[in-house]
Amino acid sequence: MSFEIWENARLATMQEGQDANYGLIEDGALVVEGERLAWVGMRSKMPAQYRHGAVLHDAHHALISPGLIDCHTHLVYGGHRANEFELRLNGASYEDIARAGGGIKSTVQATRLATEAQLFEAATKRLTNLLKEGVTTLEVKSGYGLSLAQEAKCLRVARQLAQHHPVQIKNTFLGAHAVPPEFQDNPDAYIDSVVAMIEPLKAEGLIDAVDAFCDRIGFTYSQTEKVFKEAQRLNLPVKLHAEQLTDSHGASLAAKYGALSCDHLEWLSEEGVAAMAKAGTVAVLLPGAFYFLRETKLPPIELLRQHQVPMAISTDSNPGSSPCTSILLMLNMACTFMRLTPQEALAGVTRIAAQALGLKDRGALIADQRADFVLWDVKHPAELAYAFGSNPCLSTVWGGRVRETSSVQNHH
Ligand code: DI6
Ligand code: FE
Repeated sequence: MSFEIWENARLATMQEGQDANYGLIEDGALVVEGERLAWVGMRSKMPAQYRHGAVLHDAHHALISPGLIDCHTHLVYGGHRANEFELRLNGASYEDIARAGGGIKSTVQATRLATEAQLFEAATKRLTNLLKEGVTTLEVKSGYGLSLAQEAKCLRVARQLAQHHPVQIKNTFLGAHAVPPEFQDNPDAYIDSVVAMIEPLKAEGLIDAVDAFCDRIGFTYSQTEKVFKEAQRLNLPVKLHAEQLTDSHGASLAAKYGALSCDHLEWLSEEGVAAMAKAGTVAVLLPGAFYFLRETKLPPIELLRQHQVPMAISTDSNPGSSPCTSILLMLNMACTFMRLTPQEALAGVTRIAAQALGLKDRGALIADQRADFVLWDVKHPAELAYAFGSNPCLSTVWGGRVRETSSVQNHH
């Protein structure tokens, strides 16, 4: 088999242990074989065998990073909530709106009324924005259907997105996102129905993990645990929307079930941090939601560092708390609002984001990993977090092949 060589580049490998300085390699080379990286290092050290008959790609001094990974999105939904944005600017709070039947519930109504084709089209526009910024893997959660048929519909749309676009998608079942109107007065009965949805959705090949929203406008600790128990029985990994609006001890609960990640975490306690550290659970920080809801309480970044809990960064792309499709903007906000270093932020959308999805074959430029990488028109990786509102992505290689810009076209 012949190799493809990418050279004349500076590499931000983000290799573990070496990423204090982004795992930088000056004048590096990447050797691609099929969908994988066969070799990564300084060009001068590349073994001669790879050159024989290889296809050469000149990166023209671009910076190359691993493909970006957006590990927490709610990309599939109907409608939008610009009206609620206006209400909030006229004095209502996110929680007031949710309690008055707006919020997640209004998106549930719009999503239920949408066809698969309509959801696909709307989600494609959002996905396209992510792809333009070098995203090669993402997670998509359900959670706006809230019945077996409607959740299945949304999860099928997520699978179709991956079939029709050059990207990989992990599907997460978030049936326990909100109580739908038909269960308004009986959240426990709704949780029983959520538990009953997991097995058939898994049997249809629609879910890779299970999530819940454990908070005062979501579900209680014990309701969440019922969902986790069923996921565990079916060998599905869990994750949790935890401590976003209150400390509901969700992080400790999730850690008890070996969660891949706990996400949001503004109200996370030190006890929760310690439990996550012990379980190897990733903290997913969502600066878009922090910003858009104008939160003032920051996740306990220093404690997470002290306990060596890995931190990922994601868009949380959703219509209510983070109508955002820019992973690069999240890099910037993770630094400005949450005081992550640009290096921590970049690890958070590459190697650590892969960990949050339970993926071991991507997230760093290392031999044997997937050949997913991005060429950037910058000299230094810190520029990716620094210059907000611009997109220096030159091109993206996904599974060893240059991603055609025609499949990442502009939509109007
Ligand atoms: N927390 C969030 O920030 C999103 N879901 C969740 O559990 C918001 C979802 C929405 O408002 O539509
Ligand atoms: Fe979310």
